[in-house]
Amino acid sequence: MHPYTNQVLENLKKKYYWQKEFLQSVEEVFDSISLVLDQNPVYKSHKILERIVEPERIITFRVPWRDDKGEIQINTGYRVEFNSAIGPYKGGLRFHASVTLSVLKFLGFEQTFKNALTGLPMGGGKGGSDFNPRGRSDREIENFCQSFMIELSKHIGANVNVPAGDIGVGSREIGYLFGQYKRLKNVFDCILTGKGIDWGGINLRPEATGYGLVYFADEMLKTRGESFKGKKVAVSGFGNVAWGTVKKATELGGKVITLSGPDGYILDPEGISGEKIDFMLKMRLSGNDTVKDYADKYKVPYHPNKKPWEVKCDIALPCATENELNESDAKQLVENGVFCVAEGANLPTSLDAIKVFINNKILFSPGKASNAGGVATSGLEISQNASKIIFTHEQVDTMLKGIMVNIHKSCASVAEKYGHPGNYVIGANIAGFHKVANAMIDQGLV
Ligand code: NDP
Ligand code: 2IT
Repeated sequence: MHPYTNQVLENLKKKYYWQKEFLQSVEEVFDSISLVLDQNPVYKSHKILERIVEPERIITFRVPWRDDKGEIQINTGYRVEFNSAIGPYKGGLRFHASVTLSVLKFLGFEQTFKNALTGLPMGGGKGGSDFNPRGRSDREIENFCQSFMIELSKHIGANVNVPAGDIGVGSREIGYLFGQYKRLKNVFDCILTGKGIDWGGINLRPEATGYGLVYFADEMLKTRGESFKGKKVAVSGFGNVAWGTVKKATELGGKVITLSGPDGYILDPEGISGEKIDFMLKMRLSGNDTVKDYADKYKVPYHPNKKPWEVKCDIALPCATENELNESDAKQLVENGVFCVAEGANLPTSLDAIKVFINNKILFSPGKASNAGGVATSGLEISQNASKIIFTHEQVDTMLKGIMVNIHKSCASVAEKYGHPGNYVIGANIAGFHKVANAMIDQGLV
């Protein structure tokens, strides 16, 4: 590592020693950008690294709500406004028991560079709560969302801060949040993306992250004369991103053979296609945190407490959550002949595991590049709402594909320029960093 990145990272580790996930995401970016610091001394003289790792603002608040038994429950709500150098804060809301400030700072930091890569004018932000939606009734979810929005509404706005979904926040939650905002403020503004198709939402947003991931992976495969056709694909997770990924990978001729939950994974040797893909939506909405229902319904093997990375596959697409693929999983995948790994989730691959893939010349893409299709389509939703023109399904698909092809192109060309052809981690980090850092310098000491 460069002495400047080293010094900033060491100080950060001292200051925020308990923020494990956040420090991991900074280290991942700093590893790559060490390569550009000597040619650009202006970054050091402007103290860009010290500034870029510190969120512009963090809002935390109390979320009191009543459960179905009439009992009062209290959760913590957050919105991390990480960086507004290239546009209003943009990024999802996560409702999950594992949410901490460290997790949201890592997600906001990642989002800043991801959004820059899309080429759209969006800054980086993330938010959410340690509220656990599992096992909660529809009314409890509504109560929670309404209380959460009473405070969040003071901080968001169409040109200020525009949240969307993430783990535990899908179209139902966005509906309750949007309705409450409208009631509080009496405006119908684009203050959230991922809205319902009949009330300002954009075609294809539910599919966008997964479709974008597969479009990106397809571009990677093309660099080696390959495609999805006839390939065995291992997918993890069973939520929104996994669903879109399975749909598009299957459409392009791949055979998706796994899905997973926190409880284990299922192996479907025939491939997950047709009505089985629709069943994923039912499982996600059922509120259960298991994929066993799939195994029971389609009579396929269920492997409790195991991860899908032990199966033999050509392409692996982690779509569940952070650090779900570690060094030994990576070694096993490589041993089993995997040749492409593209991240659908945010930071699903540990730093050690990334090294295994890079050292073995596996095509590997970081989430900030390959899962950017979701937020890019959110950006298109903002444009759609501002222009009051509705984009068709085909128009959105064409724009999404164009954006993913462009991200791939810029990652590949930057990696090549800095002497690491084919290294998408270096390409994505440097391309995203340059854009944000240069915009910060243009805007003076803020
Ligand atoms: P969802 O809530 O729709 O799905 C996530 C699913 O993964 C949940 O069902 C969750 O179950 C399950 N899960 C949690 N931990 C594990 C685990 N260790 N192994 C397997 N499954 C697990 O969320 P999304 O699909 O929206 O998000 C998935 C990932 O993609 C996250 O990293 C998110 O940040 C990222 N992402 C999402 C985008 C979007 O537009 N939605 C855009 C870009 C990235 P449970 O809740 O029971 O833990
Ligand atoms: O991680 C992500 O990029 C998202 N959860 C989507 C964010 C958004 O604003 O659409």
